[in-house]
Order: sequence, then C-alpha cells, then structure tokens
Amino acid sequence: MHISALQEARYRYQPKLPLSLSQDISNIAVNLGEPAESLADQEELKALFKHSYGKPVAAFVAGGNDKIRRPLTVGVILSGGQAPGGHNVIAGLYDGLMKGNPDSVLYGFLGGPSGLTDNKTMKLTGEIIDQYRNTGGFDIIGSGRTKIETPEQFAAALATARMLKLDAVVIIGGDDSNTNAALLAEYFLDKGASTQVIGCPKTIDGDLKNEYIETSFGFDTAVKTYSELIGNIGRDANSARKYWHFIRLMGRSASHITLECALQTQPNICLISEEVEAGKLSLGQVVDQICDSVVRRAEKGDNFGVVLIPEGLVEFIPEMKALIVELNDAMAKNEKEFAALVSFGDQLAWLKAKLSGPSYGLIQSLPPDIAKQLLMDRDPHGNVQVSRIDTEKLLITMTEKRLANLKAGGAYNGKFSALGHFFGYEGRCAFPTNFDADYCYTLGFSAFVLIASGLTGYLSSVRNLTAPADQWIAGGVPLTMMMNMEQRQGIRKPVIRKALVALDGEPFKAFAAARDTWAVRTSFLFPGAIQYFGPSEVCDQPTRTLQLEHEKP
Ligand code: FBP
Repeated sequence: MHISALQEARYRYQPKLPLSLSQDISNIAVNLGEPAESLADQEELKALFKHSYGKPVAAFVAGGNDKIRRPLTVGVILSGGQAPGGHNVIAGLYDGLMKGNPDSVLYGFLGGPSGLTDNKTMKLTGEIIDQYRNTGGFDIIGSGRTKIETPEQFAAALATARMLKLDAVVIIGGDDSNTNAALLAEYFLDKGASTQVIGCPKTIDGDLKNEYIETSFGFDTAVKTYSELIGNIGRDANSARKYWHFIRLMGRSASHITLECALQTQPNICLISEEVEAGKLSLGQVVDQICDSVVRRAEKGDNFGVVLIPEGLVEFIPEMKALIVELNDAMAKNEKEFAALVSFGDQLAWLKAKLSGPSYGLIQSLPPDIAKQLLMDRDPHGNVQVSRIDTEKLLITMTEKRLANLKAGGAYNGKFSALGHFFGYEGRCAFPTNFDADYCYTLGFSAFVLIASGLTGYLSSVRNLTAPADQWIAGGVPLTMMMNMEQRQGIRKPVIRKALVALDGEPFKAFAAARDTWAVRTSFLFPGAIQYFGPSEVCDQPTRTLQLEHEKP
C-alpha cells in the first residue's frame, strides 16, 4: 500500500496523555462526587432514566483500582459526520484495553449504529489499529447516521451485546448520538444486561460542549483547515483586488466554526446565525449589512472582500425558519404524496395549500435552485440538510440586486463581482492536529478507564485543555446531567442540549469588538497550513475559542 510521507511520519507520533492516565494503570482510581442533576426538567428525566439518572461526576485520581486488569470485551461505534481524530479515540481505547489486559477484545461496529443493531462487526487488532494512528477519517470501521429509536432496534442492540458478550459499547458521536448512548445505557440497565455504554464527544461543529466538555473533538482540526483556505483566499483577494468571496462554512446549526474562522482570519464580514436570530433579522436586513460593507469599501476603491457565512444561517432567519418548519411538517405528514410529485412546478402548486401565506410567498420569491434545495430529502432526524443549500449563492444574488438599486439611486459607485465557496468536507477528514490527536487519544483511553471501573451512561471528559496535555483533567460526566426535554418533531423528548454561540461569551465579544474595523479596512490574517512538527506556538495552540473561553474573568 502506498502512503504519503506525512502519513508515514504521523504513524510515529505518540499522542500525549495527562499525568493521571500515563502512570501505571493499576494506580488509576476513580473518584465519584455528589449525585448530579440534569440541566433542567429533572423530574421528567428522573422518570425516564430510572436506573441511570443522578450519577456523580467521575474524576481519575491516583490510588488503587482492582477492577482495571480484568479482560474486557468492548464494541466501538463511530456515529454521524466524520471528525478528525476519530481513529485516535479508537487507538486510545485499544491501547488502554491492552494495557489493562492483553486478552481484552475490541470489536468495531461497521457503518455506524446500524452495525450494532445488525451485528456487523470486525475485530480490531493492533496491526489494524497501527494503520490508522494519527490519521483523519472514519474509514477504519465507517460511520452512519442511523438512530436507534424503535423498540425493535433497542432489542436488536441488546441481542448483539449478548451474543458478543460485550462488557461495554463505546459510542463516538455528537449530541444526538450521545443522547442515543444515554437511552441505550438506560435500556440495558432496565433489561438487567451488564453491558455498559460510554460516549465520546465528537463533532466538527463544536456544539457539544458545556462545563465538563470544553470542546468536541475534530473542531480544532476542521477550523484550522478552513482558516488556512480562507486566509489563502484573503491573500488572493488582496492581490487581485477584484472579487468579493462569499464563503459558506459547515456547522449544521451553531456558528462556532464560522466564529472561530473569523477570529483566525479577520474577514470583512462574518455572519453569526445566533445573532441574526436574536435580532430577528430578515433576509433583506442580512443583505443590507453585507451591502453596507461593500459600499463603504468601494468608496475607498476596495472592490473586494471576504464574507463568512455559517451553513445553518437559513434556519436562524425567522421567516426562513418558519418556512422550513412548515415544509418539514408538510413533507413528513404527506411523505408518499410529496414523493409522487414529479416536477418542481408540481411541488410548488402542491405547497400552496399546505403553507401559510407568508411562507408560500417566501418560497416563491427565492431563486428556484434554492427553493429546490429546501425541498430535498431530510436527514434521519427530520432536519433539512443545510450543507446542501447554497446560501452563499442566495446572498450573492440578493446582494447584486440590492447594489444595483443603490447604484441606480446614486448611493453606490463600485464594481461588484462575487465568487461563492463552500468549505465543509475539506476539513472533516484532515490529519488531526497535535491537539486533536492528543485529545482524542485521551478521550479513548479515558473511555477504557470508565469501562474498567464499571461505569455506564457516561461521556468521556477531558478538561483544562488550554494547558499542556500532561495537565489535562480526565474523567467522566453522566450523560443525563447534560440533558433537558425538548420538542422534536412535535414530541417532547430527552436530549443533550446543543450549545449555540453565546452572544455574551468571550469569543463572540472579541469578534464583535473588532468587526467594524474589519468591515471597512482590509485586516486579513493568514494562518497558513496546520503544522505537525516545529515550535510549540505554531503546532500545539488550541483554538481562539478555547483560549478566550479560558481567559474569561
Ligand atoms: P455531526 O454533527 O454528525 O458531527 O456532523 C456534522 C456535519 O459535518 C455538519 O457540519 C454538516 O451539516 C453535516 O455533518 C453534513 O452531514 P452529511 O455529509 O451527512 O450530509
């Protein structure tokens, strides 16, 4: 097999562990604190999680652990979108298991959660793991977005766990997948099964975070990959001085990726969905904001610039949100009828009776390509697939129209030529940064300690992440502690709360303090490519988001 020189070199990288985990493992003890409550809706959650609610936070401390050297049989699942570092979670888990007892066995469930329900596995050996250390991607066992939700799926998962005699299942996923992990842990306890369930916080979107989860893995690498590309585009824009670049960035819902990229690259404009929603801005008002910067820069002769757009934006603009909710509802309730409609024209005609007047007016007013994208298949959770909506093109078209009006009225005298970009898949499988390589390995190793210590219904947690890795604090946080009840597709459900960008948080405040300058004056930063070898200030820096959150008073 041919491998790149970087891959060869990265095989030799030994991820760092915190001191609490790098000692002789017989000395890793688990300290359990006070019983923990959920974020909200305590009584409802207590009733739903009879066996697993109220567990304490777990911290790893020096001491004796007589359980840690048992041979264990564990299965691991990669769930949802790829995020750099997933392979290292599995490597950390595997190395922990082998250190505990070389007779332990690790199975990989193939293709995501359906691997568990359909009992599709492969045994992960040291030889296999070694081919994936410090590499991006989820290709070692594949991933998938199946949601385990029906009684039949839960029963099938239990049957697999019993057949393989699993001591534990590790689910590497985002908020939805870890909500699933909590439900599975509860189900196994309810059925008297001894299989434990442990989660690991994954998603490039960075929205699985709270007091105990400082960041989800993959965010660091993804934002640095995108920031390199944005910086390069900024430099090109500044050289050619003739294009406005509209760059849409992945992140299904929250704008963490876009905000971090803005802090790293200092674009002229950066839209933050959460702010748009808080200000109840219409699509027209968002376009006005863009035009304001275009006009002011044109007055200085700068007919170029960079705009960052979070991919989830459309769902945060109140009028668009209302339209999407109505569409989701109409399409879910009349699935077959909708699927039978042949043309876009037929779909629009059908929608006339199903949508409210304002929503029907809005969908008609959108460029047809965008309207068609809003009508595409939903994901397994019933969401619009925002990564397939060309919001950057919508904004370019609307900006062009608005500028033409301004020109006609004499308020604008520049030249506007725009190019659209979408960065998403470019960053999801990059070689993990040193940070993600270390963080993921630690998450996997911690998952092993949680399993070996007999815990279930926990999310592997590593804190103090702006300090050097040996000072990181590893442990586990009960999944129910991060939950509340939310309305999902008309039904009240227990879910892990998604962390959106906090408008009173330090990262947003740092951005808001600088953006007026960036809007007019070219202030681009050029972060360059991720570096794996070299000075620590170049290779090992955490994201600006993490730094600013840690610096908060
Ligand atoms: P996860 O939340 O599962 O980690 O996925 C994140 C993500 O990359 C989003 O940013 C994006 O909207 C979505 O996945 C795209 O997924 P897909 O490629 O399956 O359409």
